[in-house]
Amino acid sequence: MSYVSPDWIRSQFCAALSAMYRAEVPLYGDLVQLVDEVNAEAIARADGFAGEELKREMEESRLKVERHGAIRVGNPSELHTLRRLFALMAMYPVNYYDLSTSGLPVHATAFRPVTEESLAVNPFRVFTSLLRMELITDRRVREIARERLDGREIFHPRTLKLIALAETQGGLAEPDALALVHHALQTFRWQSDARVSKETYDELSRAHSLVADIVAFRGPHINHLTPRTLDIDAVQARMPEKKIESKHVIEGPPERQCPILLRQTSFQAVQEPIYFINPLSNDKVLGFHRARFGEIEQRGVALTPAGVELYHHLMASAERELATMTGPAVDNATRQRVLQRHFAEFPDTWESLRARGLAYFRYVRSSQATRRPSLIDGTPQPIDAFIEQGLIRVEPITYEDFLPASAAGIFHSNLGDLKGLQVGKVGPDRDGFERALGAKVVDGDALYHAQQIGSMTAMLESMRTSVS
Ligand code: OOG
Ligand code: NI
Repeated sequence: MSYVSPDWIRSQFCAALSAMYRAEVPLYGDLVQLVDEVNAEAIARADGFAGEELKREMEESRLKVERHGAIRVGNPSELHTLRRLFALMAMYPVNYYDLSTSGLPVHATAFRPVTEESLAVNPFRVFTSLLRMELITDRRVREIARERLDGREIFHPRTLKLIALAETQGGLAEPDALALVHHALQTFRWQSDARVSKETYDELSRAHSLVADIVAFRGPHINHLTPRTLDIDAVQARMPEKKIESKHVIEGPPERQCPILLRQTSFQAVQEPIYFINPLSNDKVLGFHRARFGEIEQRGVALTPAGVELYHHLMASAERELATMTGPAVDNATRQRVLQRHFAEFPDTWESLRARGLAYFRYVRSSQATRRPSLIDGTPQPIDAFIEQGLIRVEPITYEDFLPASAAGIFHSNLGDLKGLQVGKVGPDRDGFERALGAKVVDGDALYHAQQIGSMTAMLESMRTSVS
């Protein structure tokens, strides 16, 4: 019996999730339509090689697949099973994100493909947060949360059986893989029947709307999906035209010639009906909950530790200036202007980013290479000369991870007013997270570094064997 590839299962799962979410949150479909329009215009504007490349991606419809989604779970065992489930789709936990410093009682990772080949097939990732019970300061709320989450089962029995089967036999045949996608999807869907009474929900919400979102429901409904846009500023500007209420500001770095890291924005979570348990009778009590939204992202080059440090430094100085501005909340145009000014210090050509060791690149032998770097005392002659002569081509390596401060901005914009929020002792608990996960998180930086080194080695090797 032959097994289907984990990349194939991921693609099936991503497509099923996307169809389900469009049906559940119609406004998300409107956002996708706007993104498609803006992307088509950007492609029409792009000329030459870049335009052709984008057209090809569009035709292969890779441009159209969602880039990520997010869920929030309450129990360590839920995170543990998610790790096993996502592993069957070749999605592994990369990076540890501490959100407590932003007043959120959760920590997180992103399950994502880790190889270039796998990312090229389908880059879908799931940003997954776990509630940190110990950060809920209100004792009564903490007790309710514990008691409510205790024994919650978010997985269909068939999902659990199929995960175990895949682990013992080392893969899944197509019918089993499709059954897994079908049943796993149920964990991510919206279930409007709450597990608590209206009173309990209100109490949880008063402590923290994020706690209510995690504790009051039967499952960790997917709270957003995120397609890729080629022009995030245009989508942000045009959301109002389409009657989509946008997030106030775009998160991340400003627009640049050479995009870095990740820029994101979203629309405000929609209000959805939920039915609470009436403890005195069998009827249900109607209420409302806001959690689910649509997001867009635009990715740039992955930065080295030095590049990340410069990014944080410039971001912090821009934030300090923004914090001094009085009046109503700073609007997006002002924010982008201030960021642009501070980021003028961040080199903005591929060559300067490379030469200064701020970003990661893939080194590819160009077709014109008819000689190879000579060795002087055993070390290759500086690679720079070869790049200058066009014998080696360098391509930016895309950033595939998340930014904790941006993620916090996304959380906050969709959880309503969180002022006065109480979160206990802040600080990371990576060990606790990894214990729940049942594995270590992969270091994202190490992946980019290995990719860069690997490309260099392969390039030198190909020159060694074919040119003198
Ligand atoms: C996750 C927010 C983080 C992102 O794109 O940074 C995220 C959530 O709201 O659960 O998805
Ligand atoms: Ni997101």
